[in-house]
Amino acid sequence: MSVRTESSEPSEAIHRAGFACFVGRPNAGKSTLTNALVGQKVAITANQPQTTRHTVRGIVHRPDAQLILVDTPGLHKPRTLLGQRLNDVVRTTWAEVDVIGFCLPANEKLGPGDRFIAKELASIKKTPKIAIVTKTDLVDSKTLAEQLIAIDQLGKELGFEWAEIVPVSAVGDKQVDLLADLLVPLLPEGPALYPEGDLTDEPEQVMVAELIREAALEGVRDELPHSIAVVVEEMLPREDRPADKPLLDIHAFVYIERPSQKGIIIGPKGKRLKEVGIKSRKQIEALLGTPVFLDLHVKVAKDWQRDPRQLRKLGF
Ligand SMILES: Nc1nc2c(ncn2[C@@H]2O[C@H](COP(=O)(O)OP(=O)(O)OP(=O)(O)O)[C@@H](O)[C@H]2O)c(=O)[nH]1
Ligand SMILES: [Mg+2]
Repeated sequence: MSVRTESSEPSEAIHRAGFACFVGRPNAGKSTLTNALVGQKVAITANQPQTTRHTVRGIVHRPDAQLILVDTPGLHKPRTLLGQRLNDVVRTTWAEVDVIGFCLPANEKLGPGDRFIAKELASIKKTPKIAIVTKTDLVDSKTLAEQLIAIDQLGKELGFEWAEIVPVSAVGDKQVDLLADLLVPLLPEGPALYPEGDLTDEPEQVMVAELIREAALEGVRDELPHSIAVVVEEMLPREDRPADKPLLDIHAFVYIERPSQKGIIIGPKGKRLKEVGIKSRKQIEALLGTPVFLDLHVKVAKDWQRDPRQLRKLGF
């Protein structure tokens, strides 16, 4: 005779599914945290503000829940039409999620930017708000403790309680699982919303463009990161290839805003653009699981961040 011991009957266990969005100032670590929770890169990251330009959904599958993370662009004082659009996207997202995770870096004192966001969050009464202290690997315990107190205080000043205040390090893999454990109980009961195994609902073409942009962002400074946009024009399997040796042709444009930026992106003798191509191609091949031929061209889209027509063309 065999005896089966099961701690819980699956049919009776509660399953939850819902949305949590990460908000915070640019560069607070929202996308890095999203990737760490999902366990795979679904959103690009960079050591520059305003890396994320649209909401990216990352899906965490657990036996007890499906947690859908909505990574949003950093909220900031807009200086361009693009900036305004990004802020609008963030605010629309707040209204739609079950819980809000406000990301505040441990290594930066609370500033007017954080207060501005917190004030706005205070007006969304019905949604629970978790404060997430990011990048804890960069500070000592005293600094962290002070930050936790300051955040608690901030909530009190604005007349609300944080559902939780959680310190995490996405890079150091500290308390990332705990954060998921704290988010899940705040989701409504319900069946999974996405098929098992889906880690994001980003279209492949968009993910490919983002990987190219991430590679192009590396090492550029000042205004240039904001000026870069990438559009994948075409992704087609190369014809006449044997079945065991496929090749995917990808044609993409790297847009900049001014002719003077062209030289920086392309580099001397095209060296920089070539590096961007090699770096992103490796990532794209890993993502799609197929060899890729990547054809990159640089184009000027004059002042696209301020031009409604150009913004539409670039997908904003
Ligand atoms: N040391 C450390 N660095 C981190 C951590 N999380 C993020 N970073 C770094 O912080 C920078 C910004 O990270 P992102 O995840 O792109 O920040 P974001 O909030 O998504 O930024 P936007 O999309 O511009 O709003 C990157 O250089 C990350 O590597 C962390 O836990 N520890
Ligand atoms: Mg981001």
